[in-house]
Amino acid sequence: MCTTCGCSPNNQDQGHHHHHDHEHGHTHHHDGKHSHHHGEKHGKRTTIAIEEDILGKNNRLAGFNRALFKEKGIFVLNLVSSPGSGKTTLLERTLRELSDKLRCAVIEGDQQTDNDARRIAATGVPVRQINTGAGCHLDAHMIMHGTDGFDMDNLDLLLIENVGNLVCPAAFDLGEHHKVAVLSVTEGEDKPLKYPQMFRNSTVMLLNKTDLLPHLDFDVEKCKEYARRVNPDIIIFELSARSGAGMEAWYQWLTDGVGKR
Ligand SMILES: Nc1nc2c(ncn2[C@@H]2O[C@H](COP(=O)(O)OP(=O)(O)OP(=O)(O)O)[C@@H](O)[C@H]2O)c(=O)[nH]1
Ligand SMILES: [Mg+2]
Repeated sequence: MCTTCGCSPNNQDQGHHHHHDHEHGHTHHHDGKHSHHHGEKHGKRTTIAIEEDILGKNNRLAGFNRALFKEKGIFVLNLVSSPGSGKTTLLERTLRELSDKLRCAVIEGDQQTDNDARRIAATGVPVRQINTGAGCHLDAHMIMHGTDGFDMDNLDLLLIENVGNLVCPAAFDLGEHHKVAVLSVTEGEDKPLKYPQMFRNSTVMLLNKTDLLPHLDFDVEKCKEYARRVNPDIIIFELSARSGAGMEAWYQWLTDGVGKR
């Protein structure tokens, strides 16, 4: 069970509905009809009250983070995706190619292990690993502490890799400037329609692993159309973190963002 947002795998195993219906990611309604962990008649109301409280507290702390990032002039991105879309691979290549021009730091979020932090450390960029344990996303409080060890006065770009999960991280503002959704072509072009909150709350979609397209029947144009259906303003870059194809446009967007801080 996710201790923060209350996701309970057991509930789902028992066939209970579990609707996430976020409006701009700030409310978090659950279908409480079969709510076991809140039990009684007023379970739904109790669940919503607790969630509003959690998100309210998170938004307050995200505000502190945002103010700090603004004061220090740091451009902050929150990379969100399902597990394995290539977030860490993208970061590794981006850091290898940009860290001589920009002063970067990374926060890595995973339930367990420091595998990703070790991969990032190998690029020479300062990195902090946060393990969320049972939690399925990073929250603003974790980021507040995650920045502790960095030299915030000498930083241009902070990249946050969220826990691999296409649902929960959409609801949690970390104080970042933008969420960047990574979608790999092996996941199917319908993901923006099935997980709309993630794509609605993201400024950019990185369509990754395009080197694999010749082996798949993934329809790139359809995927882009679906993403724009849920978020007409979404900026889309097609790229391959493996081959490096298409990375230049992403770097340009990143560098422009840093320039505007
Ligand atoms: N072919 C191909 N493979 C890729 C690409 N990017 C990442 N991969 C592979 O995809 C797998 C997952 O990549 P990661 O970078 O670990 O993905 P992640 O999103 O960080 O995964 P989690 O942190 O577990 O959510 C690895 O085997 C990568 O080598 C790409 O552009 N093309
Ligand atoms: Mg990773």
